[in-house]
Amino acid sequence: MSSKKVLAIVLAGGEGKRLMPLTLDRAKPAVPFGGIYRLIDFALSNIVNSGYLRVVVLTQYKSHSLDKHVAQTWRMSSLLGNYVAPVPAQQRMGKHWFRGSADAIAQSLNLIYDEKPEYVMVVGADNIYRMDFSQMLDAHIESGKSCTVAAIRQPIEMSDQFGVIETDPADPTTIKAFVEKPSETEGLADDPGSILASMGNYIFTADALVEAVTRDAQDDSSKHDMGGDIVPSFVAEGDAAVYDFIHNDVPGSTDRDRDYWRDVGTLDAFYDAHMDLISIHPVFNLYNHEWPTFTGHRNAPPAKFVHAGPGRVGSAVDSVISPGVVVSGAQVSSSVLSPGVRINSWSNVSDSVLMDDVIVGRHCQIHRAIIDKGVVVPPRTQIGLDAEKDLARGWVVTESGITVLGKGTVITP
Ligand code: ADQ
Repeated sequence: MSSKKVLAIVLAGGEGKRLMPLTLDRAKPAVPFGGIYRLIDFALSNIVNSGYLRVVVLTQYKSHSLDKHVAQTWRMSSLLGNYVAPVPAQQRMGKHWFRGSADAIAQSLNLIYDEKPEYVMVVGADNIYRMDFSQMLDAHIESGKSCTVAAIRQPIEMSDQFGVIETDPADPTTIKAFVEKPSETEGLADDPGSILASMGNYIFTADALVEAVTRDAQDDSSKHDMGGDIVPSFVAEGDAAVYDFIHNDVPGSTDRDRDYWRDVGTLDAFYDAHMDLISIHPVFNLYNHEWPTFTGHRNAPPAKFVHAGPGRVGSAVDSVISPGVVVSGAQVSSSVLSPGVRINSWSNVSDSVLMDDVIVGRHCQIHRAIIDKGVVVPPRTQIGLDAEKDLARGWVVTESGITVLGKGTVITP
């Protein structure tokens, strides 16, 4: 399949309210992840590794750092007509922001008219996974349907976070019903503890998508949402197929991470996905060179571990450490450190995620915490050891007890 026949649209306008305070001043797809990446790098890497090089990224809320990242990191040679282009809300259909993800596409139809693709791939920007979209496109074409939804099994308790798919037992690739984030639902016949969840990735035959979003734009009762409105409209016509992610086989995957997919929409899920990176046999392997995850690299020196004097061995174990990190006479374990992090003597950082340029002074204890870019932790500070105290200092503590410090947090010694 020629990649010229495919336009990929990445939906990157989500506000990410449940990731606050990490989304205080940036769009959710721009949230740093895994030391050196931003969330959107995973979706874009999948698209590009699949061979699709005409990509638009629809942005909206607080899009500055996202636009900058996409423009700088993902710029492609225009010689072959390839591009990854950030497109802000254009207000072509009235002076309003995107009302929902389907409205974002409706307002950007000019991109489809200009490109004239045969197929449009619509991909969410906030999930961590590897996927070969060309295999999904093959399945889409084979199904003969106008819309194909990628799906994965998830625990039934999470059904209120996903579009839930019901297939026809007589024709298991056809979607019989699709309900967006139901509060109650039934489990699968062969696995009552699970549901078949939409991954928020769709392939449409281009003409059918144009028609559906144009019709939806005129419907005042619609919420203009891809999962809530557009997919159900294809399902109602019997014109939607499911693509089970279990069939997707990405080069270089291991048995352990072949079907890895995480929605990192909440702080706890975001934290857990980081912990998935650091074990000896990680459930998500960043070191798959056959399907690389691309990102922009800042020019930082190598990481350094310093023995700063008696009893002050600088070390890190079971951790992901980025360039530019200096661990001096301090202990780091089970943590992910972004570029430029500095940890000073007699401090201990465990089970934590520290973003770019966080400075940890001497004699600090940091446990089960997420600390956003540039926060300076003064000497003798304790974070994540006592939830009550952390809350009293105005920090966020998640349901599972992770303490989160947003960008710009000032800690008084
Ligand atoms: P959610 O992720 O909750 O569910 P949504 O908030 O619409 O749905 O986000 C989907 C994608 O669209 C994200 O990448 C987001 O950044 C982007 N987006 C949201 N609003 C946008 C807007 N106005 N303009 C541009 N982009 C926007 C979706 C599906 C579910 C599915 C889950 C899987 O609706 O059916 O199960 O994804 O994670």
